[in-house]
Amino acid sequence: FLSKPLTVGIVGAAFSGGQPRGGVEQGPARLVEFGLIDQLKGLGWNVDFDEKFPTYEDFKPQTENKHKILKNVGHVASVTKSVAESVQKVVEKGHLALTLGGDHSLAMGTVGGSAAVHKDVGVIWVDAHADINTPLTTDTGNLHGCPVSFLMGLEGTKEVTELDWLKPCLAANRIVYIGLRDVDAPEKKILKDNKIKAFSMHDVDKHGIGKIVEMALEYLGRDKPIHLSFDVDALDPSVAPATGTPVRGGLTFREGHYICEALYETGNLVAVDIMEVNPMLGEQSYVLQTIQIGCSLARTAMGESLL
Ligand code: 4U7
Ligand code: MN
Ligand code: MN
Ligand code: MN
Repeated sequence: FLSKPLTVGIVGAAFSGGQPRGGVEQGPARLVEFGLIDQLKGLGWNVDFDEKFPTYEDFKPQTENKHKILKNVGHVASVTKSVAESVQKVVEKGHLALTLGGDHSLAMGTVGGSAAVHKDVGVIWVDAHADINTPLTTDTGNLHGCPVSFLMGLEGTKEVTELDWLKPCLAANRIVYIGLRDVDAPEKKILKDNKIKAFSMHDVDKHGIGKIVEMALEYLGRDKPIHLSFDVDALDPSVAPATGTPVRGGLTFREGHYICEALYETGNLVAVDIMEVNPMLGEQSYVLQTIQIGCSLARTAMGESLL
């Protein structure tokens, strides 16, 4: 699905409005500062990157009563719309779209953008959380816990008119989860009712990560374009501590990287998201460790190999 010579378009998504903790908007700048661009060039990629990526610095947390619990709807809507346009432009050219987050509400934009080009895209959502709360089920009102329901157009999403730009673009059978371990009760019901393929940490323990990725690819189709949306909180907090919603019992360093290696090997990746790196959380050494992992996951999904 990618044209030669291989080119990656980097979408810096410096945005934190889908959740309450400041700092996650600094993820993209810190990943770049750590040398990601040169690392990708070193792997042989042409890199399209505008240093002056939008920072959404005019962001002010807003209390909008219109949707009761949902927070910052207007801002999330405008940012995700612009991210969708950026990702779509990259994918249309036959380039790989690498989005650096930013919080995971941005996936409305990233998957919205890739699905606009590839109707049959299969999403591999690596996360501790299912991010499939709807406006009717969310307890926190944080939109980083809701992107999948908006991508699918589940009950209650159509009423959020600010997000009208996003038409349902993801069928329930075009997504596979890996790494789940903190899923809200209503989300469990949604996963069941819609028969969504989800591999929890229990499944990873039981089958091993090799088999899990194989089953995921078999399910989505080996000849289909793939969008990898990687929330670093899928990794165990001992591996990636600097993130807003850590949950113990996560993927090991190797399991996380294995997923990226195996998806690279398919040759079918069209988009990769590295999300929820928050350089403001925790001690400096933990922050650095998390930024390093963000970079190495991206490199690995783009062909860095051990041998
Ligand atoms: B992330 C949560 F209630 N489910 O909806 C919610 F537990 O992008 C967490 O995966 C969502 O980090 C986490 O707020 C969103 C909560
Ligand atoms: Mn997430
Ligand atoms: Mn998460
Ligand atoms: Mn999170």
